[in-house]
Amino acid sequence: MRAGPIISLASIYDPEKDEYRSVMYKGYVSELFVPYMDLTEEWYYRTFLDAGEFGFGQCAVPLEPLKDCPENAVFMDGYYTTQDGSPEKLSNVLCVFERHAGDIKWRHSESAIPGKMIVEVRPDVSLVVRTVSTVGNYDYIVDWEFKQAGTIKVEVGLTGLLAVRGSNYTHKDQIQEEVYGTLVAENTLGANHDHFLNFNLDLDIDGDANSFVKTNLQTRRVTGNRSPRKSYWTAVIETAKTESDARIQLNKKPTELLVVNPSKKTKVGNQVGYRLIPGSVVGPLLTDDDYTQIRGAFSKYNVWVTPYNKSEKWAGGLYADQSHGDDNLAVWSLRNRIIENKDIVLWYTLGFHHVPSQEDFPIMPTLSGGFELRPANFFEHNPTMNDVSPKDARA
Ligand SMILES: [Cu+2]
Repeated sequence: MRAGPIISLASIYDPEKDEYRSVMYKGYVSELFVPYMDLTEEWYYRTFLDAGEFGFGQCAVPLEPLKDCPENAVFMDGYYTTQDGSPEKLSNVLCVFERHAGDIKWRHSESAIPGKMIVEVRPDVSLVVRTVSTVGNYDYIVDWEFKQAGTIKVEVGLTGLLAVRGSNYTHKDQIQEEVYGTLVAENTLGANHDHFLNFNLDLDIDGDANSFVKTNLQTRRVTGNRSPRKSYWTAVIETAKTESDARIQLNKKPTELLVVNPSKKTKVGNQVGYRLIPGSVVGPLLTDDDYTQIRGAFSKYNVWVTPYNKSEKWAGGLYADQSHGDDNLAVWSLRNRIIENKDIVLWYTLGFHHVPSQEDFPIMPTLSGGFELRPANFFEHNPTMNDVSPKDARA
């Protein structure tokens, strides 16, 4: 009832090894923090933890065939445990479908061979698992998309109703005070706010003993007579030893982030891994001592890595309701435990700073963001090389 969909035991078939290889033991939305910035009496406390306080899974809604999901979708029921321990059924809250979006998986037109043009194209087909949770005014669409080349792509779409406050104002020019938002219609103020979604990603890259690696891209000046060039960049690899090495605010410096299995290597000697490709990167704007920020402290960093601990499931803490922020991801991480060559959990926070605009009213068109987990030296080569193209299949 708290997490909503949980993806378990995600693995990918390796055609070369003729076996399924593990990628993710478990992945789910661990918390959703939505602090509003309106300081008026009826609003200042609106700083919701939508998973811990409301139940992101409990708020899942039945999906509408042909509208929420395409015509080839298969619908599934969900079950959660109620407060007295009995199971509660939610009908048609999951849909699973193949996405033929018209995109290209890979292609090349080779024109370098005299008198010959070689063209190869493969269309992209993926498998999508979709849910929608309507938490109060907002509807959150969560897609887990599994691509043939091994990428797991997560996309979150925000739609539904803005939380609005009644007002005497009918025109922006009348406003002389701070109103903490945008006049989105006459007598209607849409408050500024954030959405921070934290994903708990227990990756098991080809086994459960993994390490977190930062590949820092650093500019180098060319010295001596090595090259006519003045500069270049190089990749400096750093393996995180403890939790403090893995608290990362993105967009500060160019870094590629990987989870690798240090005991598994490809034939040419690279550690097998998966790369986190961030999207919807936002950082905290509130001060560390604000009560709201203490409770939603996981939003301070985009990336955290912890050693697996069965009691550490929820970034906002086990008891989020009325919490004081003394048992959450930010507190656990202060123990600075060893994370190298261990069963580790990657926590990724994506988000949106939301200054409402008039188009968000009365119903907001979907705003999307997400991230990807992409194989990095996990396979010996492109794992989809031997796929048969639709043209060949017909022949
Ligand atoms: Cu919003």
